[in-house]
Amino acid sequence: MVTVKIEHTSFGSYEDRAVVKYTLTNDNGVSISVLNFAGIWQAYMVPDGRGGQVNLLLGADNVAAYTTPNNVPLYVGRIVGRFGGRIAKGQFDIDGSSYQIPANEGENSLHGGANGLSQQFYDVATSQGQEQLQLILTTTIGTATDQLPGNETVKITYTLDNHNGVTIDFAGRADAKTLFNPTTHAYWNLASDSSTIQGHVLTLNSTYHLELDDEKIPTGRKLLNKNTPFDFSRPTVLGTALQEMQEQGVAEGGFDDIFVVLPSNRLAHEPVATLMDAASGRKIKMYSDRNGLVVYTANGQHADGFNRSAGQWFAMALEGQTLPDTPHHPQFGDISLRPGYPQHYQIHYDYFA
Ligand code: FUC
Repeated sequence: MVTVKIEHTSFGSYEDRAVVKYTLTNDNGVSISVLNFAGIWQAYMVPDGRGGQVNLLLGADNVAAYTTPNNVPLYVGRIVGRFGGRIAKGQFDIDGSSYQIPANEGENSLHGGANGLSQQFYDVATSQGQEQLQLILTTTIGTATDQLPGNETVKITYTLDNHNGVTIDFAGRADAKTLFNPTTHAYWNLASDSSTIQGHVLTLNSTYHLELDDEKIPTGRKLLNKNTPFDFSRPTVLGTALQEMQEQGVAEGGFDDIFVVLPSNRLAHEPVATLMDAASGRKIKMYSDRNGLVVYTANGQHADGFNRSAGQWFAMALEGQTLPDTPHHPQFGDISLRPGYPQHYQIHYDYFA
């Protein structure tokens, strides 16, 4: 008998189009599931140590939970682009030309705008090798869709390997100068019960975080993490850091912050982040080849319909990306994509139990 390793099933419909869930299962019974809509990473299933399985991600079993208007602003599991984070006033320059894109959060543009990669359907191809399984999602997005300059072809490849690791590769190419700073908005909760992330232990390869203004736009200043709740240089219980944030009266009520991280050298085993659930010992090491990591602890949003009880801190996003708002802070990097110069980025997760 040939083992079926790549399956697809119906996952409801959105805007009259069929949503399909693709599931890759490796030789150890670990699986990942991804949707053709928004490239949503719906599940990362691992053995729970009691004969069952647990989803390490915030996920739902029907597309409706993701697309119900209340939940859309959480971007659960979605591919975010063409750019992640905020661009002040929707304004940017590339090589001396100025561009203006619509605002979708106050006066600023967030997460690729109102109709970015997180709102698109993707064509899906699969590939099955000896040691890895892949889902290849492609779409071409143009000005008519998201108001950004140029037509950009984006290829998102999810790979599950036989060591239970997952890689997301983001590749972009364009026919005009435009932007490319994609990420995944997967939310993690490694517990198998109804716990929040307060019992998770976080370590970051980070010395600084960015100072933000009231609209969460970087001011350009870097602040030292040391001696603040932002210090995750050693394994730190999130509940303790969150409590410190609350004691300091941080309006957000938790983390929605941008850490400057050392881009990973995977060969040298330098993850940007390590997340562990203290109760179960489940652990994720996250590698990213970019200099920014947004840590978002879902502070106060009530999102029903997912596999975790709705409420504050029910899961957390770790968004590997180039530091946001680079057009106004060239020292943060360059997220321009130019014709003839395709770009690609990777995020990799290793799982340990
Ligand atoms: C993060 C945050 C935003 C937003 C989103 C869901 O990227 O920076 O504030 O709420 O996630």
